[in-house]
Amino acid sequence: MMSEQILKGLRDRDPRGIARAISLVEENDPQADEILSSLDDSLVDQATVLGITGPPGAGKSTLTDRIISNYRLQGKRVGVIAVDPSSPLSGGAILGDRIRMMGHALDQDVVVRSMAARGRLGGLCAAAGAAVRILAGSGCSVIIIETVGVGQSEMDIIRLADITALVLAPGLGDDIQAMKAGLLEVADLLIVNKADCAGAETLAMDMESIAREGGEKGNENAKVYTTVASEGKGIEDLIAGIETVDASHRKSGERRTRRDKAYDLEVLDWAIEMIKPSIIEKIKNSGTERKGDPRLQAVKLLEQK
Ligand SMILES: Nc1nc2c(ncn2[C@@H]2O[C@H](COP(=O)(O)OP(=O)(O)OP(=O)(O)O)[C@@H](O)[C@H]2O)c(=O)[nH]1
Ligand SMILES: [Mg+2]
Repeated sequence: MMSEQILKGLRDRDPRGIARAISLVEENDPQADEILSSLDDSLVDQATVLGITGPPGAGKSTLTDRIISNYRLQGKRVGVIAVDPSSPLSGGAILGDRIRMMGHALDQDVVVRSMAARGRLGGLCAAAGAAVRILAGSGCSVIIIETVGVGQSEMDIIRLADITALVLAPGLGDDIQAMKAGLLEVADLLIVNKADCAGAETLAMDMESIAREGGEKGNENAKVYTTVASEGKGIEDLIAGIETVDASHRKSGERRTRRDKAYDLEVLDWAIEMIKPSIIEKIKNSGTERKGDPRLQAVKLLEQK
C-alpha cells in the first residue's frame, strides 16, 4: 500500500489502513513520519487511554471485551492494544486467541492491535505510543492497553495510560503477592474479578486494606471494584469509576503530568531506537580488539565522532 492510500485509509478510519500505518511505524519505515505528522492532535489530546494490567488469567481480556461493549453503547469508537508478553507465565495464550476473544471482530468501530513485548526489535513504548496516537487520530476516543503486569517493558508501557486499572482474581497463587507491590503503585482503580469464585471476598478485603495504607497513593476511601467479567456483572459501576478518575485527573492536571512523563519516555525510546544501528555499525567497523573492559570500549566508541 502506498502512503497516499494509507493516509486515505486513516482519514476514512478504515481498520486495515490503521493496521498498516501502525506496522509502518513499528518497522521504522520512512513513510512513518508522514503518517504521524498527518494525525489530528486535538483528537489525540482528548482521547482517554486506559491501561488494564494484572496477572495472567485474571480476566483482563474478558473485562476489556465488556468495557468495549459499554463504550460502544455510548457510541464511542474504541481502540485496543493487547501486549503479548510471550512469556511462559501467560499460560501459553497465543496472540490469536487473545484477539479472537474480542467479541467485536465485525465492528468497524473497534480496532484491535496486538504487540509483542519480547523478541521484537526496538522499544515497545515507542511503538505502542505511536499506535495510541494513530488510534486516537483515527477517531478512537477510548484506547485500552491490555498488558500482563510482569516485567519492565510491561511496566513501562502502562505509563502511556492516563488511567490504570489493576485486575486481580482469587486462586491465582503466590504470583500475585510478588506483583502486588509494584502494580499497586501504578493503579488508579483496583478490580477483583471472578467475584463468582471462592476467595474473592477475602481478596477484595485484602486489597482494600493494602490500598488504604499503601504509601503515597494511600487512599482512605480506596474502593475495590468487584466484577464477574464472564457474566458482565459490575461493569457499569466500574465504568462510572473510570469516568470519575478521568474527570478528576483532567481537572487536577494529573493527566497532563502523566502525558508529559510518557512523552519524554517515548522520545527516549525512539532516540535509542534510532541511534542503535549506527552504534552496531561502529562496533562492526572498529575492528575492536576484544581486550579490556567492555564498558571502557563503549566510552571510547561514543567519543568517536
Ligand atoms: N469464573 C469466572 N471466570 C472468568 C471471569 N472472567 C474471566 N474468566 C475466565 O478466566 C479465563 C481467563 O480470562 P482472560 O480474559 O483470558 O484473562 P487474561 O487476564 O486476559 O489472561 P492473559 O491475557 O492470558 O493474561 C477465561 O477462561 C475466562 O473465561 C469471571 O468473572 N469469572
Ligand atoms: Mg488477555
